[in-house]
Amino acid sequence: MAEEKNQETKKEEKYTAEQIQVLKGLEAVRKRPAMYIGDLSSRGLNHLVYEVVDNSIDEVMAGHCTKIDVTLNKDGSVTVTDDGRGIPVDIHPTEKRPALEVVMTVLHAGGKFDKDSYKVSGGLHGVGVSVVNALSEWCEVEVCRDNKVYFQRYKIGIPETDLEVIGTSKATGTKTTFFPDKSIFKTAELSFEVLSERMRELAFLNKSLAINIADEASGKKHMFLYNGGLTEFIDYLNENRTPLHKPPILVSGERDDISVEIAIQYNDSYIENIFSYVNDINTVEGGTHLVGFKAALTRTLNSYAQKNNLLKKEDFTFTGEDVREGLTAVISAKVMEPQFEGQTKTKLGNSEVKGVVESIFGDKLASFLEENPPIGKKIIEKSLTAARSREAARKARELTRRKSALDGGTLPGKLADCSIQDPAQCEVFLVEGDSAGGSAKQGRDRRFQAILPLKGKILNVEKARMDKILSNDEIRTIISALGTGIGAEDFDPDKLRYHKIIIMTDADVDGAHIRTLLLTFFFRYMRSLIDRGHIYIAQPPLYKIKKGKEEHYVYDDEERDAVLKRMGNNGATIQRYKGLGEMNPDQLWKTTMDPELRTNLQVTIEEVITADHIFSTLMGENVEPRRKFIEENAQYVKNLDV
Ligand code: 0RA
Repeated sequence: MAEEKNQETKKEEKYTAEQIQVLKGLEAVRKRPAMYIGDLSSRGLNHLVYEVVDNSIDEVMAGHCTKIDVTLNKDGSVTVTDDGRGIPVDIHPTEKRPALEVVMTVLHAGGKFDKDSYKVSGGLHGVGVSVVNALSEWCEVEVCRDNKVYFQRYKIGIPETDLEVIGTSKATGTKTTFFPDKSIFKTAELSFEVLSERMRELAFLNKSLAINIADEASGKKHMFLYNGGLTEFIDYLNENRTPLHKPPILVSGERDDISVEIAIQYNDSYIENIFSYVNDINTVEGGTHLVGFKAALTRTLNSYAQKNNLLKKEDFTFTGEDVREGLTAVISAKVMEPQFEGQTKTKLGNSEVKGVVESIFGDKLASFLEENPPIGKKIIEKSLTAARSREAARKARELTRRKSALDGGTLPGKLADCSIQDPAQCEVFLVEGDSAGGSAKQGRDRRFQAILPLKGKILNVEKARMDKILSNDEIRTIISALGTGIGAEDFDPDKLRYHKIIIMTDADVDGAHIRTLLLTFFFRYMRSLIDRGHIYIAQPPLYKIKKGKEEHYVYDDEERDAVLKRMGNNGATIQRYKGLGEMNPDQLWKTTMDPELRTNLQVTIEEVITADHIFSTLMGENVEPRRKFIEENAQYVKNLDV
C-alpha cells in the first residue's frame, strides 16, 4: 500500500486537475469500499459482477443488446460480454480523454454523457463500473465498434495503457474482465449459485434476452432465455404450487414515460407471493408501484364481484388481504428517475408511479375478467373463502394481541425475559424442548438474554391459513414474545423487543426440521426481520473431546479429526452431543450462548426467489418436486429432513 501511494504522488505531478479528481475518487472508493458496494463479504463481491452486468442491461433496455455472457474464470477473474453497441470511445468533450476511459475511471460517469438515448437505468447503487475497476487488482476492457477492436487495461482503477486499437471486427459489443482485489476482499468468494439466480431473474425480467453464465473451475453452466418473460417467471414461481387458472394473467402498458408490466396467477395455497421490481431492481421494501397494484387489485375485484352478483351480501367488500390469498405476482415498472428510499434503499418513492400502475392494471384486469368469466369466478370464490376465514383469523389475532405485552397484557408464561429493556441490546433464544430451555435459562446472562422454550411441533405455515397459524400455541407465544404483532395491518418490525432472535435447536433431524419450520414462518410472515438481519441460528458443538484435563468443544467432523490428530488419538474420549439437553447450563453458555465465544450464523436472503423455491419445495403440498429437490440438493438438505 505504501508503495502504491508513492507511485500515485509521483504521477500526480504531471496530471491535470481532472485527473487528480479521478485519482481522489478512486482512492475514496478503495478507502471505504463498503460505502460503495454494501459490504466486503461474498455479497459485496457478487455486487461487482452485478454492477458490470447492469451496464449491459442498460444497453438491453435501450434495445441494442440481446445476449450477455458471464464467466467465472479459473484464475479468479470474471468476464462479462455483451453484444450491445460497445461503450463509446470518442474523445470526451470536457474530459479530453476517450469516453471509455471516463466511464471506467470517473465515479458515476455511467451513461451520463449519453442521457438522451437512455430511457431507464438499472444498477442498485448506481455507482457505476468505475467502482468495480477501482476495487480490482486489474481490469481489461475490449470494445468492438466501428469495425475495430479497442482495448485498455487498468490497475486498481488507474489506466495502465492508453486506449489502443488491437484488431478489426464486424461485430459490436463490450467485454469486461476484472480481477477483484484480494487485499480488499480477503476471503470472500463469488457464489456461482447466487449469481446464477440473479441472472435467471434478469432473464425473466428481460424477455428474449439470452444470459449465459459459466464457472470454468467446476464446469457448471446455465443458459437463461425466456421468450415468455414475466409469464414464465410466474410459471417458475408457481412450479411447486397448484394454479387455479392457466396461463398467468399478463398486463402491460405505458403512460407518462412510466412503463408497467404485471403478471399474476392464483394458486390453491394461502400465501401471498409478490415480487416487485423497478428498472430490474428487486424492490424488497415495496413502494408506490406496489401500492398502486394492490389498490387496483382490491378495487377491481370488488367491483367485478358486485357487478356480476357474485357476492351473497350486498354491502360486503373484500379487503386487500382477501384478494391476495394464494396470489403470485410479479410487478415490473420502468421509471426514468427512480427515487429509492427505505432502510435498504429498495422502496420506490416516486409518487406519480402509484396512479399510473393503478389505472393501467385496474383497467386491463377489469377487461380481462369481463372476457374470461370462468377465471373471474374462480378468483372471486378464492377471495370469498379467504374472507370467511379472515373473520376467524381476526379473532385469533386479537387473542394474540391481547396477550402481548405491548397492549398491556402479559408476556407468555414460558418466556424467561431479560432485565434490560432496550431492544438493541437484547436477544431471545428460541429453544427446542423444555429440558434445553431449562439449561438455557440457568446458563444465560439474564440481563440481556431471554429464553423462550418451544415444545412440540411448530405448524407448517406453508400449508395452513392465517386463522390456523394464529391458533397454534407455539406460534402465538413467539409472536407475543417478539412484540411485533402479525398480519398486513398489525405487523410492525419496529416493535421488535429483541434485535437478535436466535434459533437454538438440536443437531439432529428433528432439530433441523424445527429450524426449517421456524425459518419458513419468519420468511412468510415476518420477512423484514430477516431483511433487517435480526434472525440467527445458534451453533452448538457436535462433540466434546477430552484427554486428562484438556477439553475441546468441536463444531464439525473436520475440526474433530484435526483436534484428535493434534492430541494424539490414544486416551482421548469423544462425546457426541445429540441434543442441547445433554449439556449442563455452564457448558451451554460457554459453547453456544456466550457472545464472546459463540459463532451464531446470521440468516440472510441473497435471493428471495431461491428462498421461495426452497421453502415451497420443502414445505409445500407436492411430494414429487420435494423428492427431486432433496435428491438434487442432498448436500444442502442433509440435515434438513422434511
Ligand atoms: C452509452 C452510449 C452507447 C453505448 C453505451 C453507453 C454502452 C455502455 C455499455 C456498458 C456495457 N456495455 C455497454 N454497451 C454500450 C452507444 C452510443 C452509440 O453507439 O451511439
